[in-house]
Amino acid sequence: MSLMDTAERIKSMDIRGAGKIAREAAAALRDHAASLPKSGLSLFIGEMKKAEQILLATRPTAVSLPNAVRITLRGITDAETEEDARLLVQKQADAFIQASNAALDKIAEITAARIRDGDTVMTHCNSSAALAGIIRAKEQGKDISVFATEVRPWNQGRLTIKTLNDHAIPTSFIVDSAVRTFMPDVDLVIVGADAVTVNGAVVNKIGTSQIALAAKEARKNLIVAAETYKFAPQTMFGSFIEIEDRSSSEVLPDEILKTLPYVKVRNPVFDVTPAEYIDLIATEAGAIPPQLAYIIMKEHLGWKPEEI
Ligand code: RUB
Repeated sequence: MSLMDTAERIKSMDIRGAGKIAREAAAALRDHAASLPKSGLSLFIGEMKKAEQILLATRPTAVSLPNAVRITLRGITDAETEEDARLLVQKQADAFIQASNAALDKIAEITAARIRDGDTVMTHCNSSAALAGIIRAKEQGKDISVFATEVRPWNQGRLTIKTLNDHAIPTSFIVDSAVRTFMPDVDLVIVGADAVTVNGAVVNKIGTSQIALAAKEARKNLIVAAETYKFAPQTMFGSFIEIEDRSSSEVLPDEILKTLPYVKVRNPVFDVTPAEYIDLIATEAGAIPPQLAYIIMKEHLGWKPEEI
């Protein structure tokens, strides 16, 4: 698949979910580097920088995307030859993809440890990190069940219930607005993340913050399952995370909307859950309270200001 194909598939949400977007972006850069004709170091770097911009322009919220791109292209401007730069991109892309898959395994172990035999878990959207922990708990022989939300307007919940069903996990599928109704029946909420900010807030699929509110009211814990490359280093320097707004037609068909001149559709696809609603974040570096996000960014990831 060409870099343009991958970019288009990320934009149209054919490739979606922060982790998958990151791995596919790294693979696209690796394959793009391999496909470029030999033309000298500076032209190679120029082409890779263009590829970087094409990928970054696809979706604005999932920080996994710029982090994956930065990690994959780290140091290419210091390479001595075009061949060294090409090999570096390939090596770093493969290492990123491998580390990303290994991270999911560690996160699954930590998250599953928090799920007790007999628990009912609520999850939202379709997060591979959150699902990894739920599936691991089932594999450990725990008798668990799940409430999975529908996730308007894209219906990512249908992907989630398919996966849960494939693992024979008893699941109740509910509309997004039924979350508070069922919260008393839930023991634990587990969601993924598109971004974690320096103050420990979590950006995830729209509706996550309402679920967090209902969970807090009912005194149920909320765990976020997130690889450390979902932590947003730019927030250490004061930047905000841009919340993606998508087309009105995803919510209401254009032919209906055009008959309603006083109506406009708002379609932000992510929201922000503040740190005080989150019990812990399960990462491959261990379980951390959200308030320690800075430590992950500074000490574990070691981002330098000039890289961001
Ligand atoms: C997906 C979403 C997921 C996170 C984490 O949104 O909000 O919860 O990306 O997913 P969209 P994962 O469908 O708009 O991409 O744990 O798989 O990285």
